[in-house]
Amino acid sequence: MHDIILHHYPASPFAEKIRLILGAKGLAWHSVTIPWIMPKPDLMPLTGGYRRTPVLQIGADVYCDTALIARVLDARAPQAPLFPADRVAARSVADLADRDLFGAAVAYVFQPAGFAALFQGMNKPQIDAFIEDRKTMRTGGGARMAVPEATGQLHGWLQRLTDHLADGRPFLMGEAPTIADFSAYHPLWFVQRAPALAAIVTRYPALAAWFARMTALGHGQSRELAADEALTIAAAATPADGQGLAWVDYHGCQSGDEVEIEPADYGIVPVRGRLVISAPDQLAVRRSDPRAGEVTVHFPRIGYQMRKVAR
Ligand SMILES: N[C@@H](CCC(=O)N[C@@H](CS)C(=O)NCC(=O)O)C(=O)O
Repeated sequence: MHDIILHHYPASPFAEKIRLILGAKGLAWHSVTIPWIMPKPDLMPLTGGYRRTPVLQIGADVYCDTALIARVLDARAPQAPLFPADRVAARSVADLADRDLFGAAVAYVFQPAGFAALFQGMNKPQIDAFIEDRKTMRTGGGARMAVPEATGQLHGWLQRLTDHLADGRPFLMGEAPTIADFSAYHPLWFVQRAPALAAIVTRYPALAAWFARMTALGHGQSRELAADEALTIAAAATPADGQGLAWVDYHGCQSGDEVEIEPADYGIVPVRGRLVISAPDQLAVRRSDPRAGEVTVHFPRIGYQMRKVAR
């Protein structure tokens, strides 16, 4: 079985969601640090254009989006399930938190007190480059909400999450953390990194205690890996072909058809390749790169769009 390789950077909230899942499951993993803005020259050979953070690599298989990465890790280490059969709502709560709570948290941090923490140690050209990068990334997506809206929505979320814990349960869905906890955690983690803004969370004591319980799960055991080595590992491995997965078709596509897949919300960069997986909740293309070799790039179906490339 190939090792787990996470391509990420320390300040990424979605990466923190995955680091914490790795911790909760006690997994060992390799850490490849990627740039937090484009260009990402050692990541593109693996993803074929997908630029968001994090990305999971297992051999020559590349998994985009934490919604899918969480499922892959859960299949690999099924104990302490992220998606317990008797807590089916966890997944939908998680999707909502990843989108709406995260959106409110980021917009809330994008105010002077938050910028001070976010941009600590950076010079003006670096800050300008970051702002320009994120503007480009949002092209074609919705505008970021204003701080008053973000503040009100964040309070709304903090109250809702507190309501989950009202009966004294330690985690949002019960006695053990599920995907809902990890998706609700990372936006609050992002807010807490700005000390001047962190008080918004501590005003909800039950939630602050939950946050501390989540933080204690840690990040598992990680070892740094050079980006080049990750590419060498991909080139030496054989990618998955989706055997055993159901094939469902809504696009008039057959196995091997040339397609493009891209996020539907932001960071909308198409990844082109031959369709090898078209399962109910997962898509994947096979592509070839001079440095990474033959790789399969996987996406969740929800949140992504696909089109057939006319020949
Ligand atoms: N739906 C995606 C969202 C990922 C995302 O928005 N990641 C942020 C960092 S937390 C990002 O990609 N920022 C731009 C970048 O890293 O280049 C997921 O769940 O993985």
